[in-house]
Amino acid sequence: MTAALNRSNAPFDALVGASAPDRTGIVHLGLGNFHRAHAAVYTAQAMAAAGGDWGIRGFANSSDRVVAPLRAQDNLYSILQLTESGAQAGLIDVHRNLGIASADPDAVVSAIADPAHRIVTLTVSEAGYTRDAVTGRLAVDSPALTAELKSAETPRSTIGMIARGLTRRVESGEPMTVLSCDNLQSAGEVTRAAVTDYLDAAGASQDVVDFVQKSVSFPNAMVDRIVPKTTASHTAAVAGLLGVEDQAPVPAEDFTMWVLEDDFAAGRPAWDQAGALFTDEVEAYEMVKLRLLNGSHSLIAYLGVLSGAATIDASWSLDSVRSAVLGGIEHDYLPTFTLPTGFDATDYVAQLDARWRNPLIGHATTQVGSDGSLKLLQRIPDAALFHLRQGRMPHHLALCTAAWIACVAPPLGFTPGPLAADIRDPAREALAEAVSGAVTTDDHVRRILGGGFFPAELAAEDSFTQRVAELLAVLTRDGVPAATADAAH
Ligand code: CS2
Repeated sequence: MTAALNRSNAPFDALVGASAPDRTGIVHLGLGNFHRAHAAVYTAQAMAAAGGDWGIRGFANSSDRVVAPLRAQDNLYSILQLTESGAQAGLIDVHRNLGIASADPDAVVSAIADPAHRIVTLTVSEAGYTRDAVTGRLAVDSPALTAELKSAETPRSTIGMIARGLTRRVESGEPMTVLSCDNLQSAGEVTRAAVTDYLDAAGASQDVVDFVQKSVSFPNAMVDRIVPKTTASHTAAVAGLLGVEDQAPVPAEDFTMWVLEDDFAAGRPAWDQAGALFTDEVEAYEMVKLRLLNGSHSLIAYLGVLSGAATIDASWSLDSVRSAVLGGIEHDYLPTFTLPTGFDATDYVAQLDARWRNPLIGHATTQVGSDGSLKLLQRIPDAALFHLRQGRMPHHLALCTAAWIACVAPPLGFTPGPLAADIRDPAREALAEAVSGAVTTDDHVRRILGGGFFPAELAAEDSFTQRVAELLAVLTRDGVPAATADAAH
């Protein structure tokens, strides 16, 4: 029997970077695999290079799936890097004093107010920003936020907890940085707007508004590493490599990239010495990532689910999927933005090919396909509008929208296959309600695109709605290869 990992038996010769001191300097919200394979690793390496009190006070959103094992393991866990030349395991030791936000929102608020903490990092996924799909601003009229804003209790939404924490921080006046590490275009600006909207709706005093405006920075950032869910085989692989039983290892690809604006109001770890790139061109990098990687990922996921492919590599190996994705990159995505200076798009796409092909990752198409009602907002409308306004049809963006609809809000009479049931989407019920009673495919799509699920500007583009409807009809009648062939024209 392999012994359960803890500080007394941990294989410190496999330590990645340095152990954190007990003093924490970062509060992190969203303690999932993504953060643990990304910012946590860069922080460990930055502390090895340049020291600093940058331990991470991490909070999971609501489950104890990560917090319970990490507490039992004295905050230690391993990263299992999966490459075609084999797997490697490394130990991470940067988290301290972990908690669960929904169980103790006061602890989150106090941690943000604590002047010892200088950065709040976020990986709360698109849902955590509680934005309105039509306007893109904070959804202050949504039932959850309305109730929270009226209540005397501590807020539980991510943006609410940050707003309350910063409000309390006015007492010390110590500056702070709020760093979004989620897949959002202009992530820093979006976060600043959401916090500002919240403070406004909560009737914050001018002191607080001024403090946030002058002393809190919200840098933009692009974050990239493919990190699937942990399975029993990952746990077994770590036991074989490190000789201890880790109940919460994080599997990850070897590729990793972090591009940030160097706008930190109260200092930062030496992430630059850990490989992160600091530049003023972050928004261009965000476009590269959100469109070429994430947008294509969604297409691979939905076409894969409709083809019975359970993983990204299985879907990517299908000729129809590959040609649709490469067509989408070339015609629908690349023309829509200016690449960062000196950036080699051909090389990037070749890297994407290798990353999506990696058979060891086992990234589920249903995982990437989940939360599409939120993710597609970052991946489709702006790029589609760029073309539509110039009189061109972005066929592959229409295909991606149609494939998502076929999976999560299928037209009457179409069953998208067994995998589709595993796609989680917070809008599933609302979508089903919206399309109930639709008689034609056109009507079906119109009720979704114009039904509050997409920005008004996209809904107003009738030709796009029609193209999505045509492709949905082909997908559901003739299947994926026929639809990808249709989109190619
Ligand atoms: C994926 C991303 O699930 C998804 O929507 O596209 O999680 C992707 O794996 C990461 O952004 C890679 O950095």
